[in-house]
Amino acid sequence: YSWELVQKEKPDLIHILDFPYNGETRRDQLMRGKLTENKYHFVRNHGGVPDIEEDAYELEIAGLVKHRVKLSLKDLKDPNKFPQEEVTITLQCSGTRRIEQITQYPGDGDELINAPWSEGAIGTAVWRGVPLKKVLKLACGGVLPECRHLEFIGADTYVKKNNIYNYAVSVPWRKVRQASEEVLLAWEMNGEPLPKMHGAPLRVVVAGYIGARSVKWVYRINALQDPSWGPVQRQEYLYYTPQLGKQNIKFSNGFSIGQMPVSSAIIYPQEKDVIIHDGKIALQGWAYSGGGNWVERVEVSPDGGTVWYAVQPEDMTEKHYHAWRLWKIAVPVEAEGWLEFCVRTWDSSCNTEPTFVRDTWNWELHVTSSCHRIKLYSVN
Ligand code: MTE
Ligand code: MO
Repeated sequence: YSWELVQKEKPDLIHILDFPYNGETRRDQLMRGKLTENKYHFVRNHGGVPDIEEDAYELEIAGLVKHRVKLSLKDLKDPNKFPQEEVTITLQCSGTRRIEQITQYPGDGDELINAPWSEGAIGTAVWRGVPLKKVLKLACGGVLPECRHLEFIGADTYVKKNNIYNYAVSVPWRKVRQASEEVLLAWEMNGEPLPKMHGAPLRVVVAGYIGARSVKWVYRINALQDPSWGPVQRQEYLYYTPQLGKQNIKFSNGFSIGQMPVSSAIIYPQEKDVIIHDGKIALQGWAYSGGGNWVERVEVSPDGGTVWYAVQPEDMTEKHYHAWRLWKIAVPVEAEGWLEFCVRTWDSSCNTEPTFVRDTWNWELHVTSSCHRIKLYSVN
C-alpha cells in the first residue's frame, strides 16, 4: 500500500510504525465523544493493506459446516437473505498502554515488541453487518457438532521467520453462538463504508475480545475442532505470567488472550503537567471492560490510591454492553507540589483493576490493565 492511502484515510494519527502501518488515536480525538471518527480510529496491522475489488470479492465458509458456501458482498448485504445489525463496539488492542510495562521494566520482554502503544490503541464505532451466527445458520445450514472454533483468514500477508502467512486467528464457537451482536461480519463503520485501513470490503468484529480477533479483509472462515494453526493464534497474543521466568517462555506455556479485562486511562491532564488551580483539578479519560461487562463505576485518587473520589456517571441511561464510557471529574486538591493521580474502574461483574503495573506485568507486555498513574505538579 502507499503513503497516499495513509494520508487519505489516516492523516492525523500518532505514528507508531511506518511498515506495517500502525498508528494510535490522538488524545483530543479520544475525548471527543463516545464514537471515534473513522479517520482518527487507531490502526493495527501486521502486514500490508490488501487492495480488494468489491465486485470480485467472495467470502468462503468451509470446514465443519453442513454446506460450504461462497458469498458475494451483494449476498451478505441483502436484507432478504440475512438480518443486519448495528452495534456500538469498542475495539481495543491488547497492546494498549504497553508503554507503562516497557518503561517500568525496561529490558524485560520489550526486545521483541515493535509497537509501544500508549493510551490510544482503542476506539469505538457503530459497526453494521450481519451476525456470523446467522450466516452460519442460514447459508451453511449450521455447523457440525464437532465444531469448537471459527477461524478467520485475512487477505493480508505477514512474514515470520522467512515464511509468509495470511493473518489467521480464531474464536471459540460458544462466543459466536452466544448472541447475534457478539460476532459481526461488518462492511460499515459509523455509517460510512468500511475504510481500507480497517478491512474493506469486509471484516470480522468480535465484541469484547482483544482487537486481534477482529480480522480485517476476511475472505475465508473455517469451522474447526481446534483453534487456528496460524502463528498469530498459536505464537502471539499469549499471556505469560511473570512467575514463569524467561527460560520458560515457550508457546505451550502461554495462554491465549481472548476477552479484554476492565481497564481505564487518564487522558487529560498528561504526565508531568503543571496544574495551576484554585482547589480542584479536572481530569478526564476512558474506561472499558470486555466480555460484555459494562463500566459501572470509575474512581479517581489524587494521592496514589489512598483516597478515592467517585466519578459522576455519564450516559448511564443507555447501557452499551460492548462500548467504553468516557469520564470527567474535578478532584478537590489542597496539596501543592508533585501528586500522583490514578484511576480505577469497576465493571458490572465487580471486576476492578490491579493496583500496580507489576501485579500483571507479563512477558509479551499485553493487557496493561493496572490503575493508570500520572504525576502532576499542583500549584494552588
Ligand atoms: N486483521 C488482519 N487481517 N490483519 C491484521 O494485522 N490486526 C488485528 C486486527 N485484525 C490485524 C487484523 C489487531 S492486533 C487489532 S488490534 C485490530 O485488527 C485493529 O483494528 P483496526 O486497525 O481496525 O483498528
Ligand atoms: Mo492488537
